[in-house]
Amino acid sequence: MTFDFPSPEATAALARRFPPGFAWGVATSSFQIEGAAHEDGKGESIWDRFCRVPGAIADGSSGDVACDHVHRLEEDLDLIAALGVDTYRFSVSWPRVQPTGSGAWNARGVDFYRRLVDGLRARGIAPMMTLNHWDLPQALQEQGGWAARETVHRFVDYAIGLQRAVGGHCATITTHNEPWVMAVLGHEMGIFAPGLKSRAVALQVAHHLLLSHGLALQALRAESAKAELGIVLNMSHAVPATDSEADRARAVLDDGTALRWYCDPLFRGRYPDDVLAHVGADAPVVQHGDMAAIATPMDYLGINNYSRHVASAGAPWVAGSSGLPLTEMGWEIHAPSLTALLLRVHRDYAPKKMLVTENGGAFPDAVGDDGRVLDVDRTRYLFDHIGAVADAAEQGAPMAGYMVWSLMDNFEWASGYAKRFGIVHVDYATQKRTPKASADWYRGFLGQVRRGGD
Ligand code: IFM
Repeated sequence: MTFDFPSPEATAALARRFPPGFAWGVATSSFQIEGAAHEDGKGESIWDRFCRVPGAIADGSSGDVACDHVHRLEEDLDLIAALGVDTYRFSVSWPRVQPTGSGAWNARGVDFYRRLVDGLRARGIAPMMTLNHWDLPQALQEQGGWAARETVHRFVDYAIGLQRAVGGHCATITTHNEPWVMAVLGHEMGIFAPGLKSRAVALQVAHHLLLSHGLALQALRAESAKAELGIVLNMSHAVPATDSEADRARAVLDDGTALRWYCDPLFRGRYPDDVLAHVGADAPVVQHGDMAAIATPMDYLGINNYSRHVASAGAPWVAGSSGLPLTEMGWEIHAPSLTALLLRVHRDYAPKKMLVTENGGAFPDAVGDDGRVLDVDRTRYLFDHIGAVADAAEQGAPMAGYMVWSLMDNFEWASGYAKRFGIVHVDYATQKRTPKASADWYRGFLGQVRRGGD
């Protein structure tokens, strides 16, 4: 498959479709970029531990050094500022600020995030802070982790502590990033930390994540948090592989387990009946008052989207069999699915505001002899998906922001460092950062948005 760079005219036309005030950004997460895993009093996280399980990470790597972001904070802040973004979405490593997940806080860890937040604000960039992007303190895992109800209360205390330390300087706070991934990949499939394999545990974990989200929102509001508060869900538009009744039923079920299982409680205060019937005795223990807490109103919903989901009742559907191009993750590239997803979430759940908090692609980037990375495939992906967001906004979805995943190449979880999602290339041997052509395009595009598409 060959792609062309978007023309200047097409880029300007796309820029004209976005109103002033729309938040443009780039996103990262703590474990994927920070490194300094055993420094300055940081505690162990479940991902530090999981990386040591033989075979868990494709290239045998870990987050020990990652992008060495902790030691290169000023350089990375300048890199972010040079892109011309409004917002930077990052996450806090819970064990860096509270090493065992309860009790004492680590002043040096807190200081790092203070410098990060202050450095963003000094550069005119709004900080968007995520409290949990998967790196739970290992000490809490040893007491049951997210499967234990007590962790809900530890998370609420942690949220309050962070609000007091840095929250007042953040424009936006997100409780959790992608609860489905933590629950299912981490506790049912066992391919992410902490590596457990039980559907019943996964559903209890999902319930505790949702409950801790709602209770944290209430606690943050009680602390008079000024930031906008919400959650980020990974979502894909589900379509049946064929028009058969079985495939159509499967698409409804897959959508139920992945999307409605999270959105129904958050927006309607109940789990979907068809999925409850499907999971039977694996359904989570729900205490009186939990569902009302989960449905605490949010200021925005963050949506992470990369591809569509094709549901098949028979043999697993083979990505690419439809002829669509794939990213290096083996994910289909199909931008219209993003429009369909955003319109559906708007129609069924009516969030006050919707942000695409992650979107992007891993591609086999080659560094040329001139040191440049001409990632035309990623640039085209971003152009097409930003267009899909504009399509949804023009059809009524309350779109308020878009964030590229990711600022820079980083640790792609069980795939290690081989999969590169960044618009900035990282040479892991030297830690040299080189903006790719997609970064140049994004910067130019954002400049045009600001000038009204001139
Ligand atoms: O790298 C991840 C990120 O941590 C969460 N959302 C999906 C990305 C790409 O797999």
